[in-house]
Amino acid sequence: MSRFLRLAANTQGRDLAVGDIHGHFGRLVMCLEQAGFDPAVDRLFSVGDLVDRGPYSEAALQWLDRPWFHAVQGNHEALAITYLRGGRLDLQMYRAAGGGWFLDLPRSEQVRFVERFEQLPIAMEVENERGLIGLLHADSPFADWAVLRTWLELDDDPEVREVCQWSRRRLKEGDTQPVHGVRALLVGHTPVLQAKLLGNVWHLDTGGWANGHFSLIDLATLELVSPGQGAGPAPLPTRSA
Ligand SMILES: [Mn+2]
Repeated sequence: MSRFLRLAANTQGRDLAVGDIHGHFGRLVMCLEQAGFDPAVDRLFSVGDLVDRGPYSEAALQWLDRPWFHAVQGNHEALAITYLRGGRLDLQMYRAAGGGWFLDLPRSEQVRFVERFEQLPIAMEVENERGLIGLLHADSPFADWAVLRTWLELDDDPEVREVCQWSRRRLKEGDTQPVHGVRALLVGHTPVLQAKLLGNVWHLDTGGWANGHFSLIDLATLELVSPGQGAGPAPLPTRSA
């Protein structure tokens, strides 16, 4: 198990990232189709929270098996791990946050999900010819990416993990201090109406799992490529007559 993952550049196709999915893999597929995503050459990066709230949380394991799909561990994956491995957990809060599908699984199934979630890195970096891109779920506890990388590689500090997976400080304070050592840091966790850039930190959870839309960002251009922005869930493609 590695808490920090490094990935080499994609020399063949595009690298895209998406915010929290929360069990809405059906909507995600529509969004990818509209963006012309090609799984033969393109890759998709998730900032975590694959599960809870939406109808297809159980598809998370199939997605994580796909060679072109890479995810960090969000706080919702962490909740499942905490539930199974033992730890402080408010069960009512967990169920209210969409964890019912997991709580109601047979124990053997819960183990299958948790063993996979435990393998997910807390943070990852992806090489790109235009500069290194970092990804984690909530926020970086350090203003220097190299410090976080070293920390995660050497130590498993619960306080560092906590900020990476749960912090909403940057958005709350509107903190525009950049994270040095990466061209951009991509995060989710706190829903925003439109993808929001603070310093070099992109907040990508635009509520595609609720009444918003999925925001896909291109890791090379740092441009949003998702269709239907601001228009609610992307409409189904219509056949021309
Ligand atoms: Mn979250």
